[in-house]
Amino acid sequence: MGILNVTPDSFSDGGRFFDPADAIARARRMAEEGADLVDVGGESTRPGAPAVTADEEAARVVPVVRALRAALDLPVSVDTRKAAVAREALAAGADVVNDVSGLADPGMASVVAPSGAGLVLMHMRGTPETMQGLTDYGDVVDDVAAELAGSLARADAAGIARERVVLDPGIGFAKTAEQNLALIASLDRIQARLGRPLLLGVSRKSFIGSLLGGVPAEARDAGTTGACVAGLARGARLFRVHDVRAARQALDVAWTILRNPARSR
Ligand code: HH2
Repeated sequence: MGILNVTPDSFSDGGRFFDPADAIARARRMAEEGADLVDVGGESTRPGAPAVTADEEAARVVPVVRALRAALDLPVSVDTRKAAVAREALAAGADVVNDVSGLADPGMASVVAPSGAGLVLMHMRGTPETMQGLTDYGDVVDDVAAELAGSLARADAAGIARERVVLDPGIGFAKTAEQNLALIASLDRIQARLGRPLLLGVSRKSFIGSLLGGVPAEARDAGTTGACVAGLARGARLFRVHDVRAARQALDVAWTILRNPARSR
């Protein structure tokens, strides 16, 4: 899943793909580099990011979703927490709703249900403005799995078939650096408990910077690739990244090795 942020303020690429023509060129490049899906987001969710109105967010993402569906043969997901934005993006041709709030908006499930679209349910607590004060967990892996089960139950109640749903532990959302590492290391436990494919979004996040002695966001792609490969080995099957070429190559090689039949002998 290649990241296409059409925001002025995303933490690593804000402002770069604000113009729809630039966004299409970027998506085309990600497709050539091996992306299977492009994720369009119009609201930064970095810690402390200010909220954006639904009208403003829709004005950013809807023209890009429409243009992408017309220009490219690649599924498009829309990264939004708002039912109103999801509704417009689905009407413009989005194939997947990537909801980083795990259906916190009470109107979201009933927008997604009749559309037939896929749904990513990510774990977070609070809002981007408040989440980093909400990192008290008993066992972070058990608690995240239990809270994701709550999102899954909301999807079930709205009639969204399980086959349409992918789950995501929400790396960096209401988590400390240590909790992020524990979650990536324990994805297999979450997968075993909830039985749906897992998406992992680690790209350029600050825990990677911390592990590498404070490198800035634009110097975290190799660390990102390492975290993706570790996540693959622990059961993640979808990866949301900025540097598609590096992730695709590393994951294809790692997958081939991890599935080598000689291991079972
Ligand atoms: N992370 C971000 C945004 N959306 N969606 C899913 N499913 N999983 C994630 O981990 C995830 C996500 C944050 O990263 P980014 O888009 O690079 O930055 P910003 O929120 O500043 O736009």
